[in-house]
Amino acid sequence: MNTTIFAPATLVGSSGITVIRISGDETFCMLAKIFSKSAERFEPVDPEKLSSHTAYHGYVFHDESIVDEAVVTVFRSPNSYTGEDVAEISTHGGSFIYRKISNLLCSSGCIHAEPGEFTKRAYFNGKMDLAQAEAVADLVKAKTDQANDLALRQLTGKFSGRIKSLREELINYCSLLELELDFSEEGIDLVSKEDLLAKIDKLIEKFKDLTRTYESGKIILNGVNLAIIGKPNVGKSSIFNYFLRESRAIVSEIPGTTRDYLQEPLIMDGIQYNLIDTAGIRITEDVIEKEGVRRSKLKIEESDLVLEVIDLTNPDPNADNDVKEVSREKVIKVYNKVDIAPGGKERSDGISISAITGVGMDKLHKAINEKAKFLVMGSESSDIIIANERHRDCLLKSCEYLTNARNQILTGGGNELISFEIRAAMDSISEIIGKTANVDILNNIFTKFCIGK
Ligand SMILES: Nc1nc2c(ncn2[C@@H]2O[C@H](COP(=O)(O)OP(=O)(O)OP(=O)(O)O)[C@@H](O)[C@H]2O)c(=O)[nH]1
Ligand SMILES: [Mg+2]
Repeated sequence: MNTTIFAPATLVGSSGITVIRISGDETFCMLAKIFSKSAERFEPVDPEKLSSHTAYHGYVFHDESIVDEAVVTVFRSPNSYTGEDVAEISTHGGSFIYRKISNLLCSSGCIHAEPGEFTKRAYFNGKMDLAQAEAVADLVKAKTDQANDLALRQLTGKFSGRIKSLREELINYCSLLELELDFSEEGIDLVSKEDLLAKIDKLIEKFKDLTRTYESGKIILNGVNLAIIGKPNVGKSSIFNYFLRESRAIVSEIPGTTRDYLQEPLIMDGIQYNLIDTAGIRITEDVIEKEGVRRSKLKIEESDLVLEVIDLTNPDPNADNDVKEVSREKVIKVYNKVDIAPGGKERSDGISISAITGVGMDKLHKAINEKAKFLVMGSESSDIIIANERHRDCLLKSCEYLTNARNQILTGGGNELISFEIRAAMDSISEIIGKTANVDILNNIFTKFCIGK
């Protein structure tokens, strides 16, 4: 934390500008070694005279020659993203300029930032709590309006606010229970156990309501896993390509063409999908194909929705066996090759399509969308949505401790035992906002960030 770090805040390459962000105690001294307002000769800026929230036009110098024209924006501690002194150097885009400035900064003692290090510093300097820091990463990777909204709600502290008020409620109960212990000899009752029981029950319900939003939240943030499955040669890869509007998967008339699954992102009607093409399921002695079939089955299990594809020209009567473990609401039955089916027969128990002519694809698209909307519906009834497994686990752990506290009350346990369980419940939800998070948890969170954030 004592070092001064830097990283590109924009993608380095052919672009309009590149922004290089520097943060740490030595930021403005480092800047003084390379930045001059004059183009005539290198006249270092005075670090003391740089005003916060001000942009300075000038030139980055290496020795006596100009590397690039630049604009430097200054943020003085604590009014910056990280809470430290921060400078953002905007140069022309291009990897050559970036490399030159990067070398200059390194030789003046600045070090490359780790992934997420700026946000980690912001967290340690109290600029945001841990749930807000996680929301920064979610916001960067959001691909739809819904995902963006969800991350923003968390970033602006709405979720943390709810957690903090639940935490305060628990602190309050502990304080009363512990205070009552001090007056135990006088026999003063500060907390009615009946009241406490009712309040704990209510809290458990609140926590459970929050955890119930996780399935929808996860899908909003990461996308609907939509697997295309079926016997070999039914047209799975053709459907995959149709949706992607490109020839991504190899298609051939030879059964067993797709060996390993393929996964591609797809956005339809504002919903994000992870579209998965799988190997045709059949009994085979081929070792590679066998592995492909095993992976297909795994993908079926992991999917939120499954397109069960059947060849309408030669429907396999046992096709349903491949999805018998999957709940029916998750499965859309698709009859493919309607264009060459004898008499072009449609089937009432599924959607008939042709991946070649596009017939029926609109209907399929609509059916997928309806099911996907249903999957994210859980989020509509709640203003707070959990999309993070860690948050859900902390809430579940907290529920367990509250249930223990409840049992203590019911079996006449002493105040110290009840309070112990409530404190443990409080610690668990405090972990969500980072009040009790350990180093491993923090490392795990911040290493998933991109460089420069
Ligand atoms: N006429 C017609 N042919 C189709 C249609 N869909 C796929 N095909 C043809 O069916 C053959 C198999 O298509 P694929 O998309 O490779 O089938 P797959 O299910 O991915 O096959 P595997 O990867 O081997 O499991 C190819 O020759 C396709 O051109 C369709 O709707 N109509
Ligand atoms: Mg295929």
